[in-house]
Amino acid sequence: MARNKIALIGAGNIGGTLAHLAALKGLGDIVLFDVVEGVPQGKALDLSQCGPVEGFDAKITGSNDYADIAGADVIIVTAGVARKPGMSRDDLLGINLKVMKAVGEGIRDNAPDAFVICITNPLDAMVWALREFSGLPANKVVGMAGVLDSARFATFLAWEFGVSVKDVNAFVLGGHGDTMVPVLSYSTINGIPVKDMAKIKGVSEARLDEIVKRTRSGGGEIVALLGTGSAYYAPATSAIAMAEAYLGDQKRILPCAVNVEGKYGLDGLYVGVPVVIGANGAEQVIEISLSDEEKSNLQVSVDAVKELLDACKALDPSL
Ligand code: TXD
Repeated sequence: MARNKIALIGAGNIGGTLAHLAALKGLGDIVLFDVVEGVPQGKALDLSQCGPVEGFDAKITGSNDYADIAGADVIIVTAGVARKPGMSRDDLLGINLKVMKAVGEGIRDNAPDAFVICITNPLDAMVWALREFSGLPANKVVGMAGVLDSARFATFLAWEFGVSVKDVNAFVLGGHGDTMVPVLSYSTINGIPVKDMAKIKGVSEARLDEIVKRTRSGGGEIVALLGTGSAYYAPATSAIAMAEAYLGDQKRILPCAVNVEGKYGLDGLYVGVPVVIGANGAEQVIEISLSDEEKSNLQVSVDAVKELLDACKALDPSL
């Protein structure tokens, strides 16, 4: 059987980590693509030389030519620029929107059957734009944010309760950003609702609120510590989990940014909701019931995403 082919568009911090993980996990042969000449080739060479030590024989190549992503089964997109001091949110949106146009067209022309996972920020707007520019079916284009945000939430809950992260199932809805909605009512410690566990462990509601806030600003906390750049290990791990769910037809229920298509009373946008990921990509959006407070928090998040989509449409009238 032919090996799977994984194309990584963007060979920066997350792209390089994705390639490393994909090779270690034996997901298939890997193409690292970037507009910068030398970087994807250099990283591919470095990563190839892990093979003899780790015992993997994935073919890892670097490229500046979209033709090399032809036939990719999975494409993970991290291409773009990060916000730098002095750059407004709109400046960033304008730059990354143009990047999504180039990437979307590259995918459309070279690998239209791939399952595409977008990571580039602002996530919910960029994955929507990537779908529009690529013309791929909506079930084949998803955004990674919820897996990461719920991993951050789970980490903080496990630390607070002094339990293994393996037993924490944390739930996050909505857009990727300050308005995301960590949902305590669906978060459990091995089936025990978080609020019950908090009582058992003597953790106050105020403390749980702090954990929710820390989750919401989880990315910013790391940016501030690093000084330059943003998180990349956990973002890469999270996207790989999504790729594995697709490649293995695992039917995992993962929080992903997907085209909601009428679910949650929403339409025409991408936002983070639980979705079944299997061989057909995003196979089914799972619509859970929410309390009034959760609903209004989700609405705030959705409004923030809509504002970004309007800004994208103003920047590129073809959208
Ligand atoms: O949860 C999430 N979705 C995220 C998102 C969590 C963390 C970081 N998140 C975002 O991912 C972040 O805000 C960025 O927008 C992306 C990628 O983050 P990374 O840390 O990998 O950024 P780098 O190291 O700057 O890498 C970006 C690469 C860099 O090598 C550029 O040369 C390349 O993108 N780039 C391009 N590649 C292909 N095509 C085009 N047009 C292009 N433009 C830049």
